[in-house]
Amino acid sequence: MLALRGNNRKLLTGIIGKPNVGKSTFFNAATLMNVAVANYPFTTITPNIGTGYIRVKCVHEELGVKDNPVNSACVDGTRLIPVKLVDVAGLVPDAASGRGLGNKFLDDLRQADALIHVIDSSGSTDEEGRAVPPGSHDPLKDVQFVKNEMVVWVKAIIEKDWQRISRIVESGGTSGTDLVTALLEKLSGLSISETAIEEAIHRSELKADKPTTWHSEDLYKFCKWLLDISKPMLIAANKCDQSASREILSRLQSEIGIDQQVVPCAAEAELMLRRAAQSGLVKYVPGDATFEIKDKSKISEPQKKALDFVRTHVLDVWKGTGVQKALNDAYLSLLKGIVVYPVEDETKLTDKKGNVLPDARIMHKGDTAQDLAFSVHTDLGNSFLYAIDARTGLRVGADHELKNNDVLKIVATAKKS
Ligand SMILES: Nc1nc2c(ncn2[C@@H]2O[C@H](COP(=O)(O)OP(=O)(O)OP(=O)(O)O)[C@@H](O)[C@H]2O)c(=O)[nH]1
Ligand SMILES: [Mg+2]
Repeated sequence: MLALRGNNRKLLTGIIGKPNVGKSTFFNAATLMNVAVANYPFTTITPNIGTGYIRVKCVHEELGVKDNPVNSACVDGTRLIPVKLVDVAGLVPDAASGRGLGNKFLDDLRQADALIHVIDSSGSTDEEGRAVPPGSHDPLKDVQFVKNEMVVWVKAIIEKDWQRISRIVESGGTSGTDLVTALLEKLSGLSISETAIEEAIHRSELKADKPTTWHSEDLYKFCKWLLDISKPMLIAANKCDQSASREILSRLQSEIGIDQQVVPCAAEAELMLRRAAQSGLVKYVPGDATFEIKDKSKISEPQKKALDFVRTHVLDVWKGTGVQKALNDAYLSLLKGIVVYPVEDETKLTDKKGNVLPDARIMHKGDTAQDLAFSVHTDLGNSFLYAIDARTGLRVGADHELKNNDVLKIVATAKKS
């Protein structure tokens, strides 16, 4: 995927939603950080950035080696690959016209490649995040308004300069700038590619050579497509431990439609399990549908009660807390990620220092061996000669399409000193 060529930054997922739905709890559970959480709106104002992990089955067992990961971790055959997350302030309807904290903080999401939209599936927070009786607010409304606010945000960025852009494009300008180039420049820093802009123009059935004829609704339609394409979103239906969630969730998916992925989530339960695992009280790997208490004598009565609640109200019902699933789905499904292991010695599967299967990288379906080289370093991409598939020992060329779990050595021209 050319968008990532020469760009070895880590992919970023933004956690968005109205206030008080559990965005920061989700963030804490995913990163084991400790940012402020409270049962009232606008607890978070400035963004929190942290590292979460994607969970995949490691290739070391299949390849019959013991690994020592460097950029990731391997726990009992499960590879945990770091990814970046940003937790932002809550969004309220009409934020674009200045309500709530306004939507200026959406700028904190500029670099996001995918979005996890956290909703309160128990319906116990109103549209501004104030506590209301469970089941009394319909979270479907939140799904709609958040999407709308995002579109309005991008539209406002383009609209600021639309008259000038559309006139220059249509008159051919001095340099003959086309619309895609002009928009790419306007949207630079938003992690939006040229192909995404082209596709959004095509999908919205608008004329790229006649932008002065685009009405406000046309621009809206274009921005909606642009966001769908370049910032794919899944819904983390949080607070699924609450009994009101079951009815709401079964209705939600059918009303939203199957194209929109919804993952039932219990961020608070995940946070509790991860912290209990970290302090050695339970054995739990994020994403598991069960946990094991290590030593019953070390667990206090309130702790036991809380863990019992998680087992009966979350794990037994939903087969997991959903936090890990949401993260995995964001990277592996929404962003079409695949995992590739670059090595420097294809027979020993090591790096220069002898670490076995040191790196696991998230690439995109459709990426090539040369894209992998670029993701390691721009110089390696530019001096790419060929790669060697460690499984077969065969050479593959620059355009070889990567497969999930490929282990590849990249061969490049020698560096000039
Ligand atoms: N029942 C239940 N409550 C949760 C869950 N996750 C979070 N909460 C509660 O929801 C409230 C809000 O949590 P936060 O994580 O601060 O929510 P937020 O979306 O970051 O809120 P703002 O920063 O104000 O936008 C807190 O009281 C949390 O304890 C969950 O999985 N289940
Ligand atoms: Mg918060």
